[in-house]
Amino acid sequence: MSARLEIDTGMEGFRFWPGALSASEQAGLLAEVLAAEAVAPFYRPVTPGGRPFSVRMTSLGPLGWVSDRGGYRYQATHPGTGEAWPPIPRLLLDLWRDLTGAEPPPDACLVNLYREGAKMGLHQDRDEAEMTAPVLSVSLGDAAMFRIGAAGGGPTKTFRLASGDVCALTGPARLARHGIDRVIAGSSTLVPGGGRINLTLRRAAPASQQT
Ligand code: MD3
Ligand code: FE
Repeated sequence: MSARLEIDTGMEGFRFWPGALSASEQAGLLAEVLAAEAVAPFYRPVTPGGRPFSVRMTSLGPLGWVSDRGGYRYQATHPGTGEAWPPIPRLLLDLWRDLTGAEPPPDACLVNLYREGAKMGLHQDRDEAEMTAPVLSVSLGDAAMFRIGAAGGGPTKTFRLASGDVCALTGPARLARHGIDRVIAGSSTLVPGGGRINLTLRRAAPASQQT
């Protein structure tokens, strides 16, 4: 793994390592994600209210995040195929260990695909049983403008997330409001067909329930 220099975000619990993954690591990781697509195709979930997300999603690992008319939850199978999700790539498990040191290891990796025009509104991630566990995010492909603010509201800050950037959300930032305002189309040639892929590693099941 290439040098990983952490920058100061000025926000407690929001850790950021720009360019943490080398070009070859990014290409290798992308190849694994695209291979997994054969088993767990990207699909467009709908909100509990029935609105389709502009982001396409799939998951890797024992549990995957899904949203439908029934609500948000983690489940062991792809909602379209009924098959188990493919495994979390080794590189991501190593990255989680090296950067967060958190135990137990992640049991869920949500894969978000942003084609041109896709975005994600401000929200909080609160569907995980273990809210003390960090979330680790890896960006691939086109850069995006990421917005983050305190859980209780107030001002937000924006950060540009580019291919190979990694961030972690821990402690007070774990419940931060955050979203993707826009993807900068054409800023990377990594993803075939264009766009951005974000991988988020999480601990979804209780720590007592080892996977
Ligand atoms: C801040 N994904 O999947 S990753 C999501 O780029 C999500 O696809 C965005 O928000 C994306 O829920 C942002 C960075 C991120 C991930 C999890 C967080 C930021 C977070 C959890 C808490 C606070
Ligand atoms: Fe989120």
